[in-house]
Amino acid sequence: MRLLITGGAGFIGSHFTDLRLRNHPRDLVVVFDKLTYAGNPANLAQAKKSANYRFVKGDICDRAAVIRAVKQYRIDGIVNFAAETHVDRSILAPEDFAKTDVLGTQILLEAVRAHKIKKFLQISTDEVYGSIERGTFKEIDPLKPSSPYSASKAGGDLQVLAYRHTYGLPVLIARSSNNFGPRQYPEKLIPLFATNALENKALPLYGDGMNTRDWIYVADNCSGLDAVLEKGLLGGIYNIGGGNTRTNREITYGILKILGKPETLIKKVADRLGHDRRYALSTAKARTLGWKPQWTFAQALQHTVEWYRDHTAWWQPLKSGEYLKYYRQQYK
Ligand code: NAD
Ligand code: TDX
Repeated sequence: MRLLITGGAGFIGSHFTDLRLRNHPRDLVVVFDKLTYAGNPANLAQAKKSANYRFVKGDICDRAAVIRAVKQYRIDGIVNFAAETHVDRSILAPEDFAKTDVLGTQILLEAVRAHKIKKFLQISTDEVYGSIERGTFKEIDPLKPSSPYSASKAGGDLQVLAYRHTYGLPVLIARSSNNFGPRQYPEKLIPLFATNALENKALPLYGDGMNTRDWIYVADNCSGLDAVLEKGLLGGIYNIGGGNTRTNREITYGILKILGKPETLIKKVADRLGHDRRYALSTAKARTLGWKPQWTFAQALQHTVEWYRDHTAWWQPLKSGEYLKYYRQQYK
């Protein structure tokens, strides 16, 4: 495939780029990324070593730039990771979320339509289903998003499904649960708490700390996404989850234990507005593609926290400047 990976300079997109270059050595991989605060060229250091890798700085909302890249590299597959992704930012400033996550997706679908692209994989999230007290969500469950972020991601999914229904486009949707691993921007729970603990700063735990997420190690998510791209039935939706439901308190204590830091660093703060209580996915459908997660949660958390301990040069610059402005607004 001659693949365009949008949002490939971010956390998951950069791991997926590495996986594709490693496992599909004859393919061309073009990363197309706006390089927002979350996009980081350092995430593509490994990819840059490959002769089959190209980078284009561009915005998925810029129709002409998308078409240019598609034509220049004779793209025949697109995987769309590009999105505004942080729920707290969507609560403070929702507009960019609607633009990139809905309009940007629609612009990519127009490119698929106009240029006879053979496969389009939309990277979505378990958050589009909303919160679930018990049990797991299946792909046929209705969408009930509750934050401006998840509503925008649901809007993107609906565009994809409408383009399938109306124009018969060769689309796929993958809905992943909470990812963690190296190179995740240190505003998300695990990298924020690991890096704060390393700096002996407070860990701001929202509400009662009992909100639950289904955690998946990023390498397991990427192998699932690759299985969907290669073997998924066109028009299909696939949940990709780790099956590791943990409360935020459990995650917090786990990080402190790995780093040998005291529980006194935990600071209970006001709850996130509209905070979803629990996410959990059924992954039976994705497993029919021959995929299953390989990492245990304990191994993956240990590996991840140690990565942040050993890569201060990667995250320290990110926790200054624009980040501090956001952080002050968040906890003012
Ligand atoms: P991230 O915030 O680390 O990276 C997003 C990337 O998209 C950045 O490189 C950024 O520069 C780029 N980008 C943003 N707006 C763009 C635009 N208009 N045009 C081009 N590029 C743009 O995100 P992530 O955590 O790696 O998430 C990637 C995708 O996976 C997103 O679609 C997200 O909704 C989805 N997802 C993430 C998780 C998770 O736990 N992180 C879970 C499920 C689904
Ligand atoms: O400082 C914090 N304190 C805290 O208690 C932060 C940043 C988070 N939390 C809580 C909120 C959530 O219950 O931790 C949980 C996880 O929070 P995030 O890391 O912000 O993730 P979440 O809101 O669950 O969304 C993530 O998973 C699904 C990604 O950011 C999304 O992009 C993805 O779609």
